[in-house]
Amino acid sequence: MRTQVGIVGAGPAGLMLSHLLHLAGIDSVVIERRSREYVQKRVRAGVLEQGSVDLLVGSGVGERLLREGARHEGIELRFDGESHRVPMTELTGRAITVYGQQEVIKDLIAARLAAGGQLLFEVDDVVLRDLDSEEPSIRFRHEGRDVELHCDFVAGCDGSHGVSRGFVPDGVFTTYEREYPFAWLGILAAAPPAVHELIYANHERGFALYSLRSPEISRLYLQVAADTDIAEWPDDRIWSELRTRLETVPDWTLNEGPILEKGVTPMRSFVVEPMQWKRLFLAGDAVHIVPPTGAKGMNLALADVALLAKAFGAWYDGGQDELLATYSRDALRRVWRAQHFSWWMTSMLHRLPDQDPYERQLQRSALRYVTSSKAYATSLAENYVGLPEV
Ligand code: FAS
Ligand code: PHB
Repeated sequence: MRTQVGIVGAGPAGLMLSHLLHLAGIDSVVIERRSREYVQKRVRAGVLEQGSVDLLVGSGVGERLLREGARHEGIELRFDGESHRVPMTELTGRAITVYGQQEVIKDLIAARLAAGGQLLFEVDDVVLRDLDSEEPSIRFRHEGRDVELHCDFVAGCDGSHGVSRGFVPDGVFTTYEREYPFAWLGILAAAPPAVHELIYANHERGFALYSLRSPEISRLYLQVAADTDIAEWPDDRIWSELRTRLETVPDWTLNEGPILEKGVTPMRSFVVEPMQWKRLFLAGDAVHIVPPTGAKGMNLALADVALLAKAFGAWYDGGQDELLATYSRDALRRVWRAQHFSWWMTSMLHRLPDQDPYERQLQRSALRYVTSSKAYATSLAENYVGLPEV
């Protein structure tokens, strides 16, 4: 097989890259380890920055998003028995849209298949070869056959457990990492959300987040111990803890309902530099991970590939390789901004059982300041709704 750009991974990064390349008249093939059903069902992120919405709508895959997504103009911070709204749109002129990552995946897969795109699901034994030549290739097994896909470039969009990075020689990458001593227990519940906007709660027993997916479906999270076994959290224990941490203001209760899905997500910050080696270009979770407190993961993945697609377009258009040469530098500027913001939100909102009292006072001060100072609230808001091109 031959194509111009071989893409490993059919998550938001890989699928959006393939879609943008198609719009630029550039061929690609996406190979994915999981089945189409699996990737379309996988419940993950829920918040799209203004820039991500503009990218999806501007590239012709935003029609259902505009119809079914929920535009939000603020978030609430809840602590010490108080609740404070951060009026993000009033402060920045931009908004977020709540629309499940799996819906973005469905829209991108539908668009690629309608355009005759090549998406190969359930591939195995992916091996990247000759990345330091002008004819790199991807070998894999698909439907019982060994396949060799020859390409000009390989895009490693295979997420935090991907293989792409492993084909780069030792010594090329610098890795930055921070593990957090807690995780998030997330649920999807058939319960009408008791909120119009997201509530982030800092409670002495730990963080909680009230989000949503539709007028019928709620998405909620609890900070739990890093090594939590989901079996320790039967439904009634989850609801009881969510009530404790969220029902801290008068005349307000959350809505419970059947839990449709639950899981534990570890929390870590992770960056690999550079995001490119020879003819391999890396994007999304394959090269950076953020704790989901800032709702940046999926948005960063989309921002990476918007840059990368432009760079490939310039190369195929007239052989200009400046944008390919500066891709990593330019993408990392946004990555580190999102890393800092995600770490800042996580540090301000999560509690450790043995939290240092001085730390606790710092948190209180930050929460009070961000809910009373227009300047500080604007800083939170512009990072949350997404900075324009940095
Ligand atoms: P992805 O991980 O989405 O996609 C990579 C794809 O590559 C996957 O489909 C995988 O199957 C495939 N792949 C891996 N190895 C392969 C191989 N060897 N061959 C072929 N294919 C291979 N972000 C938020 O903003 N908010 C959240 O609430 C949130 N919750 C999350 C919960 C979980 C459990 C996880 C894991 C992540 C969560 N994230 C969240 C982050 C998430 O949304 C990512 O940022 C986003 O999926 C990144 O997109 P991609 O880079 O495309 O990686
Ligand atoms: C979600 O709705 O899944 C969500 C929202 C905000 C976050 C993380 C996850 O910070």
